[in-house]
Amino acid sequence: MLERFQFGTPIKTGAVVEEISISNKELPFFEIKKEENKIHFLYSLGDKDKIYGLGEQIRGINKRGWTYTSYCADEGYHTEGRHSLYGAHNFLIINGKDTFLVFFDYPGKIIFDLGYTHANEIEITMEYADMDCYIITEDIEHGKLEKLVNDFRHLIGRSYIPPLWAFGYQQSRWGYKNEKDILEVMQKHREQKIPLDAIYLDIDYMERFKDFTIHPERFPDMKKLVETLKKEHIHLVPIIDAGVKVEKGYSVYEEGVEKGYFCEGEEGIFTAGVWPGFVHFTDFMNPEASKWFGNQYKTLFEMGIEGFWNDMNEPSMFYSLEGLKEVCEVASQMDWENFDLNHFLTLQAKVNVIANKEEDHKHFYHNIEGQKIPHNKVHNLYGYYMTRAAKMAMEEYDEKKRMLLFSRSSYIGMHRYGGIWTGDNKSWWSHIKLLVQMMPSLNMCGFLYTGADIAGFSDDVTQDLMARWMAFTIFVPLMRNHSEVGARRQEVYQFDNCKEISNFIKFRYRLIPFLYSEFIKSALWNQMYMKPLSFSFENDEMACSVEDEILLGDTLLLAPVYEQNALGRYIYLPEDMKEVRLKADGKIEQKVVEKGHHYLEVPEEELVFFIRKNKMLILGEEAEWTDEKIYEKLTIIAYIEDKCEYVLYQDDGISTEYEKPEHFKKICVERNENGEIVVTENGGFSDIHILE
Ligand code: MIG
Repeated sequence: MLERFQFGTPIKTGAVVEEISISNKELPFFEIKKEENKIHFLYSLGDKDKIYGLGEQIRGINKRGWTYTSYCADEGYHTEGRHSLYGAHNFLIINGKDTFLVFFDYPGKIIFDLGYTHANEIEITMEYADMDCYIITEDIEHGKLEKLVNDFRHLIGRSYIPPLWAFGYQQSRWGYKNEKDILEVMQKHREQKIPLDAIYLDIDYMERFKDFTIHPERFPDMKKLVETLKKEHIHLVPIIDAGVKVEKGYSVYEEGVEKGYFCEGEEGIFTAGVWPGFVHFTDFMNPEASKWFGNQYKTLFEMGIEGFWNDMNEPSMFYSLEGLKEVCEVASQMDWENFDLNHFLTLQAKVNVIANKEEDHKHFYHNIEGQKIPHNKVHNLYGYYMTRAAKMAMEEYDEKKRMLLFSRSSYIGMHRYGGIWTGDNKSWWSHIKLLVQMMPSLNMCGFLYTGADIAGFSDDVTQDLMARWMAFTIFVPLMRNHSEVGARRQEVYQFDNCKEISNFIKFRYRLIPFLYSEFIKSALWNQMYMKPLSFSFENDEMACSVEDEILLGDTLLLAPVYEQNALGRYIYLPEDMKEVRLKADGKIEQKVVEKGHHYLEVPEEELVFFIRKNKMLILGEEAEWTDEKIYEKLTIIAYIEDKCEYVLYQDDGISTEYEKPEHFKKICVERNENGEIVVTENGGFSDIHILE
């Protein structure tokens, strides 16, 4: 059952797509406490209750025991002690004494104290009592968790589907500064036969960091560069930042000012500092301004560009003009004659807190249907609306063609318009595990096209870490290697173990028919691409507490190695499964492993994963880019007791008619009376083989 409860006068966010009538019953499960403007929702937990949800957040899959803040933040340290990251995904699934899903459609700051202050209490606090709250419950015995997600996803609408090429391997780095750098990345990959589908442009392609401009010396002919890359089947994907540079004569700035499209501050247009220096922020809450910003992307579409990543859209700011003035004021009043440590510390403290200051958010405004709303009340919508603006422009430009789009900041609802990447992680072992734990939570709220910066954005990666990152992320939809200027170069060809890592990437391409099918079906049928073991093995207490293994659809179990110097890892299998091992020489070994606890040896150059009973994995052919060739010959690896079937999804990878029946190709495999495994239905693929 799905019910909607309303408090106060909520701001329309566009998170949900179904219009549900407002219930006049009392909100179930929670006790409500109001004080001044604030509202608190209290819930008492059973001892063993688990809590899922919150999408992009730190810590485990079970979120119990910590306090989390929904307030989109440019947070470069994704460590256990933090409270927020770049997105705000305000939903929880409580599983235990009661089992239900709750979604707070509220774009301001929320604090989720999930059994932190008091072990058995949830307290959710909002600063203003204006919101829609949705509660979903299920009247079924088994599969409750999956059904809750399914109903929730139905409510919030179908997830964004990128083109097929976006499932290829992608190379990025903040530091590629000119055409030569880009061409070198292309050549090195092609020469060394490391598959590649995209190269990214970070902020250095712009002229003085001005959105929608191109640096004339560094990239003298962008259109030609795009074409050159396309001939090699590589897509160029530029970054767009949220802030528009303040600069006389820069048309986007001039026009935005003239038309009143930027957010107002207390006196005049609000000014902050980001990469370009002083910037203004487009008021995406104003539909006209939003459309206008979206239209700017066309400059780049016309150069043949078909993908973008939207950055700094929390929005992130290094300082506000007011904050900067204050610092200068304090500095100018320093008593230089008697300058001591206290003076220094005062100054330092001032400087340290001017970035992304919540106080600043209360002093700039959005125009919502003629009403002046302070930014802090709608903060969590900014990245969402920026990305929606871009997506609408893409559709207007060519409604029949899919483009690639993902954002750093997000809110539920944005999953319909684009994906997200998980921001500035580090070249740390712990961040592989963080990704494993974040993927299912993101999938629960519709963010399917997502992934982390492979091998870590900041800090220096080592070659063993590189290999382990790759071994997991070949299964992740957005598979992008990205790093920061100053960190060790981490293109695959920089490492002594290039061949071994390339083997993983090559295997990724063989996995694409399966991964793409899993992805599209998850999007169309509102399912999770990756899910916790507890969602499928709800009665297995052990499985329900495993947080470093995950399921890919109903077919695979993944158990990545995420520890330095490990020869392998401990695993728990909730049922008998087939272990599949890709050896360094390309051979694939298979064996059945019994349900239970095991130590799994995984040498650094090998890849190991599991297939569930009566399930099959379909592999395509190796390719250097997402070429049709992948589908020419299919190989089935199956764990068959009696029989199984799989629906392989195949389309042209670019058009938007997802639901044509001919895209869904049924493949059936059976064990015949002689004990041999045979294909009984081939989905129209004549070259299809079973690997035993
Ligand atoms: O303040 O554009 O998360 O991926 O490389 C840093 C430079 C701004 C943050 C993004 C990162 C990107 C970087 N950006």
